[in-house]
Amino acid sequence: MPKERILVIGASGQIGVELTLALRKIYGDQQVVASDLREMNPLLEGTGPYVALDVMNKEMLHGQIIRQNITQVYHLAAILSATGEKNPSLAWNLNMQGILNVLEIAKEEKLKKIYWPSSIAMFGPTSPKKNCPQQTIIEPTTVYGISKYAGEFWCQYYHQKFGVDVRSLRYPGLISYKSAPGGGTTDYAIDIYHKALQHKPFTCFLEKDTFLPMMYMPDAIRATLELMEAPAADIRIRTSYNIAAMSFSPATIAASIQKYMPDFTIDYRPDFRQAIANSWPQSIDDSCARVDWGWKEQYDLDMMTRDMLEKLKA
Ligand code: NAD
Ligand code: AKB
Repeated sequence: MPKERILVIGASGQIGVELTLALRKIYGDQQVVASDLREMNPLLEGTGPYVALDVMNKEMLHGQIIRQNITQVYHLAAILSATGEKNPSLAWNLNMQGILNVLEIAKEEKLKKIYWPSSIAMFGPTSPKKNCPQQTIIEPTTVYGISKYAGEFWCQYYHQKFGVDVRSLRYPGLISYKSAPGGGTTDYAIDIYHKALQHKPFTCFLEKDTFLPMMYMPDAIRATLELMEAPAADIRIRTSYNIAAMSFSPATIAASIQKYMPDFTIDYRPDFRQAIANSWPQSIDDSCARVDWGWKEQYDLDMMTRDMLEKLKA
């Protein structure tokens, strides 16, 4: 079997670092080329090749894909929900042109597989709040959500029209300890652990009862790899799969931390991110992913809290 050569775009970001390291374990360090607009994340130093790359520059991207003999692309570069509302045109340009550049080159160069993440942010206030199904009313109200919704249909279009094997997951809010989050509405669920370990009170930018779908990063990385390893015939959804692990609010994550750190305290000062959170579902029905390619989460809230506190302390 010919060796895979994988390009990760946005490799210095919250997901990119962990996904690059996981892909290097599977395919070999030299076979996975990390790339980003910003400098290499220190956690990637010495672990494999890195190129500086702007996904908006199609010629540069195309040149790298040919020069590096790339067979698969994981395209992660995007502007997330909270940052997107501060600069809607920048978010729209990057989130749309980035995926279009990748899909067009995938078609031209007949790349084997493409991965591109969507988000639960593509749902809107008229989508069902609880157990939001795979197919339902979708009327997003953030520029980030609109860009994910449009991106999903571009992926399906390139698959149906040109046979591009592009696969996607609608990630919930992702919690991780290795690298900092990139400007989302769910970022509070990472900051809260840092504050707890610094023995400081935490002021949350969402109201105490704001439930959102969430997932621990090891589950998200495993979901991504399992989706990409699944036989093409099993991938029935070519927009993007709902996946879920847990749903919690600021009050319930605080209670989970208090089981291990009883002195931890939280108060609430909601800002513009409350309206974004209010527009999203509280929980997700991911039965299609479970049936089609066997998705199952491993971490619940308390397991994640224990692991986050242990790993951050270490
Ligand atoms: P992040 O902001 O941490 O990382 C994105 C990376 O892309 C950054 O390192 C940034 O420098 C890079 N980048 C920005 N513009 C670029 C450009 N023009 N060319 C090349 N690189 C560029 O984001 P993340 O949390 O790692 O998210 C990755 C993907 O997963 C995004 O598509 C995001 O929408 C999606 N997602 C993330 C979450 C989450 O909770 N983290 C949830 C749902 C979906
Ligand atoms: C965000 O909050 O913007 C992201 C996401 C759910 O897509 N974490």
